Amino acid sequence: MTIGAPTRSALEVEDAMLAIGMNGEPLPVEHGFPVRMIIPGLYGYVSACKWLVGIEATTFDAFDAYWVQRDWAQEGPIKVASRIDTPAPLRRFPAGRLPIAGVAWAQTRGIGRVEVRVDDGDWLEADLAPAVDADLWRQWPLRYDFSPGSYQLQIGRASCR
Ligand SMILES: Nc1nc2c(c(=O)[nH]1)N[C@H]1C(S)=C(S)[C@@H](COP(=O)(O)O)O[C@H]1N2
Ligand SMILES: [Mo]
Repeated sequence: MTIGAPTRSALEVEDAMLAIGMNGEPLPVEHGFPVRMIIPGLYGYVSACKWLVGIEATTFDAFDAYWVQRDWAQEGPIKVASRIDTPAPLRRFPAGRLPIAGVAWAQTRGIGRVEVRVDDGDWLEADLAPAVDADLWRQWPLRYDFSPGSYQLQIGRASCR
């Protein structure tokens, strides 16, 4: 495996690190023991090399890393992402007030707002759970009064801070 990240991101991104532990313990083998890279804001295939054995300074012109050789982008900044986890698709539930809920993510920037809509209704702003920090998934719930029927739920409007 080779993984290539911009030198700039490794030096300038807050919390970019070579990690040797997690939660006060040595890094678990499946997460990269003895040492791995972490650069918040970039997807794993361009930033998070596990079981690290070496670091080489080069350029994107001179070297294509493993997934770039397989036509993935050279640089992969994390996009704003959000999803509905509950209710699950095709699930039946009693009519009434029910939480629609899920998670949203915008590493290094943090989530500023999540909007959801039911069928063709207005976009409704969800509540946001406390942010642990800007790099972690943020939970969001939205309580909605469902009358009997079937519904299409849509999330499409998460934005970062
Ligand atoms: N050596 C090595 N490092 C790797 C990978 C890999 O296949 N081999 N996968 C990368 C990808 S795509 C991701 S998303 C993260 C996943 O890290 P995790 O298993 O700790 O969640 O590891 C990255 N580092
Ligand atoms: Mo990944």
